[in-house]
Order: sequence, then C-alpha cells, then structure tokens
Amino acid sequence: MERTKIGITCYPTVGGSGVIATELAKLLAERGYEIHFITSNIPFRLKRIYPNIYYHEVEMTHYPVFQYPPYDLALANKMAEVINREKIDILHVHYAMPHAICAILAKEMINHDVKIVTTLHGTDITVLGVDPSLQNMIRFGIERSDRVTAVSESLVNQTKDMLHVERDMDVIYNFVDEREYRRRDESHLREEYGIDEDDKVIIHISNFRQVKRVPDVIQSFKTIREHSKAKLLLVGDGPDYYKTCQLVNELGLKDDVLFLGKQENVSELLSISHLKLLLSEKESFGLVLLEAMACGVPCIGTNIGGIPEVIVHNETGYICEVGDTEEIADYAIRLLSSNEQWDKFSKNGLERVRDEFHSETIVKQYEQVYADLIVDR
Ligand code: GMT
Repeated sequence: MERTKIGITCYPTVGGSGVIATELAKLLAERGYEIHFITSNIPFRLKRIYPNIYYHEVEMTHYPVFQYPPYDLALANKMAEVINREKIDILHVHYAMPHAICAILAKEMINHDVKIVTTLHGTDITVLGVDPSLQNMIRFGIERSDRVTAVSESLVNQTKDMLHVERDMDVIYNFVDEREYRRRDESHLREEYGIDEDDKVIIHISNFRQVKRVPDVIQSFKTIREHSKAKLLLVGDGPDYYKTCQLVNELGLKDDVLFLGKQENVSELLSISHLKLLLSEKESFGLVLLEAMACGVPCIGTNIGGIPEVIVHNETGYICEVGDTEEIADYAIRLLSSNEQWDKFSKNGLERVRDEFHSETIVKQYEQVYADLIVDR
C-alpha cells in the first residue's frame, strides 16, 4: 500500500506552533507517513536526518521592480509544485493567515485532489482577527479548508465569535514528546547558576511579546522574594526584553533574576524549577505549561484563552486574573511553602499530561482527521 503523503507548512522558527508542527511530523514519520515540509527554513526542531521527512525551501526572487518581496505567492507556488510532483494527499497548514490562503491558491493552480487541513494556533484569530481589514481573508482561509482544528475549546469559540465562522472545527490539544519532557536530575545546573540549596526556582519561558505580560512576572516575583528565598529564571527573548531588564534593576532584583536568553533544552531548566508562571493576556493554549507539567512543575496561569483548559485550579496549579500580581504571589508563596502541597500538584500535573495530552492520543486524533479526508476523496 502507498504511504500517505502529508505536506506541512508552519512558521519554522521558535514558537509553539512550529514546535507542534514539527513534533507531529516526527511522530507521523515514525508511524510510516511520508512528510514534506514546505517552509522558509528548516524547522528548528528537525535536528537530525529522518528518512521519510523531506524539506522543500520556499525560494524568494528579489526583483527590483517588486516594492515588497511576495513571500505568500512564492509559498503558494512552492506548495503547488510540491503537491503536483510528490502527489501529496494532505496539506496540513499551521495558521490560517497566510498559510491556509496560500494553500487554497496552490490547490486552484493544480489538478491534483489535495485536501487542506488548517490548524489554528491563536495569534491569527486573537491578534490579527481583531483587525477588520484582515477578517474576511482569515474567514476565507478557514471556510475553504477541508478540515479545521484548533488547539483549545476557547480558540474555537473565539473564532466563531470574532470571525462569525459557522463551520465545524475540531479541538485537538497540544502535546509534548514525553521522551524529551520528563523530570531528570539536573542539580549540577543549580550549582553552575549559583542557585543556593534553599532557593526556590521560579521559571518563565516566552517570546517576551507584550501579550505575555512579563512585567507582571517580575512584580509577582518581587512579592514572592519578600517571603521566600527564590531565583527567577527568564528564558526567551523578544520585544519586551529590555523593558524587563530595566524593571528588574529598578526593583532591586538583579541578584535573583537570571536572564538566560533563548534556550533549546528547556526540559533541563524545568527539571530544576519549582513553579512556572505564564501570566499572559492572550494565550490560546500555552504549550510551555504542558512542557512544565510534563517535567513535574506546578503552574500559575491567567484566566484567559485556553489556559484554564490546561491548568486545573487547585489541582495542578492555580488560575488567577490577568494583572492581579498580589493574588499570583499569594498562591505562589502558599505552594512554595508546603512540600506536601507541591508534591501533590506536581504528581497531579504529571497524571494530567499522561491522561489528557499524551502524544499518542493527540497524534491519533490528527491521523483520524487525515483518514476521514482520504476516505472522502
Ligand atoms: O505565543 C506565541 O506568541 C507564539 C505562538 C506560536 O505561533 O507558536 O503561540 C500560539 O500557538 C501555541 C501552540 O499552539 C500556543 O500554545 C500559544 O498559546 C499560542 N499563542 C497565543 O495564543 C498568544
């Protein structure tokens, strides 16, 4: 029997959607699918050779006559070329804007019956979707896809409300590779970073965009630090990085906050952490929460988007209102001062990742979506 061929387009740089697209590709490849990435760069998580994963780079032509290089058209063109040549069965795009629109254009350009699956990750709905000038185009991408999945119930509801989309959308949650995300003994890192034995370690991982509200992490940490010996690990980089450094200095926290920049092996850092903070004002899922829970780290997150679908309040962590840094600090202090409570939350989190977000379960859900479409052809 011929192998099912899946084309994948995602943002290949650091970011949850690129991580999910690539981890899904690797697991599908292990299950015998043939995968064709059609992207601007090799996805950053594709670190070694996988015999049935291929990479097709979108090439840009720089003509002086073009005021702006037409990336989206180059992508559609590459999609059409690869679908035709490789006889791709399914083109799975991550993000409606612009990837679903490019996929629809590519399909129009060829005679091969490829099916388009679009996965919504959030930003195209919650950030771009509020711009009226883009709404029609995003809706078009969603409505003309053969199947649409979203990474949380909340994102499905927001898509329906904001874009007035009526079609069915499947919720398929994010997942982590359990072989990578597990708690291990990385105690040497504590020593290397100068973290004392009695320091509690709090971690925040993000792209430091404004929506992540990193200043709230700092303000919460300030209060936590007044009650307990602690260090804050800040992992990632982005537009609010400088502002965050300034705030840390202003609040006199310089000695207790470690700016670690972009890091690849975050499971090692999570393994020395006691608490994960994700205090965003927009978050369709919060993959970093799952990564933390898989490493046994309880989480505090905000009551927005998909976060309450990941953290169970008072069981695997706490849910707080956006910006309420006093409440966040109160919960953190309570959790960090009780070993019994911490052990319970850590264990509950591990069980939740295993029972609700196991990679095996999630990959099967995507396989079912593909199988339904192939049967329909
Ligand atoms: O959070 C970001 O800024 C990055 C963005 C992305 O493209 O990776 O994350 C989105 O997709 C992730 C994977 O599904 C989700 O876990 C994030 O919650 C979502 N970000 C937002 O909704 C802001």
